[in-house]
Amino acid sequence: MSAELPLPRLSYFHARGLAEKIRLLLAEAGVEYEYRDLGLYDAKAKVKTPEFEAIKATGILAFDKVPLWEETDGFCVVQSKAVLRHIARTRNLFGANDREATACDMIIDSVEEVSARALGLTSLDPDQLSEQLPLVLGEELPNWLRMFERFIAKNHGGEGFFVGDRVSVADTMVFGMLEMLVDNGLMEVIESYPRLRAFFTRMQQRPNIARWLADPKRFPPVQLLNG
Ligand SMILES: N[C@@H](CCC(=O)N[C@@H](CS)C(=O)NCC(=O)O)C(=O)O
Repeated sequence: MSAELPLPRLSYFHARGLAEKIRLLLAEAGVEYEYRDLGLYDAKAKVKTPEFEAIKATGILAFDKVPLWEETDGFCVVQSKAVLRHIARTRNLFGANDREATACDMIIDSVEEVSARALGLTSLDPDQLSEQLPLVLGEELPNWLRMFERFIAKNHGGEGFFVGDRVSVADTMVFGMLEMLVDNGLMEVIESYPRLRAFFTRMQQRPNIARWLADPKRFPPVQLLNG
């Protein structure tokens, strides 16, 4: 445990990265928190940033990586998906019962799979990218979107949320994934999936989410296709 804090605190680098799905969830939950900015991340640098190295040196990061989430009583969580689940569970955004929580887990893990594939594109050189893009954009992405469309369609005809009768971490996760696609000029791909398209708009209009989307403190979107 670390010292007591006036507000919960999220620590991460100066980027959306692995923390953005947590920020979206915190926004929907209306949680007030402090953001500790650890500077610009360079994956290849030996010393990531002085701010990161300083936190790491305290031993507070169980696995020497961020994001780190600290509750006001000093309880610490690392591993972005554990942070997500902890926040969702403790702020009533993890479904109404165990089965809904499991459905949320299914969505969390699927969004992670798509995101890992998409983020993998950022480390490709231009030749590799032009080889991979037709496969990703022409086959893999439409296939994933078709399955997300099918998933939401099974819950009240796709007119509400991904899981159950109220908003959950499943919704903020899918919204974050769709937003990443839209930010990279791929709105056209989403247009083919009417329920996902409508879900995206509904989420954009939720007051707490809308406030976060317009917040000048937000970092710029990740550029997937610049390789
Ligand atoms: N599985 C972890 C991965 C965390 C991770 O790789 N964090 C990177 C920043 S995106 C980090 O802290 N890197 C510091 C280092 O490698 O020294 C999670 O989801 O939180």
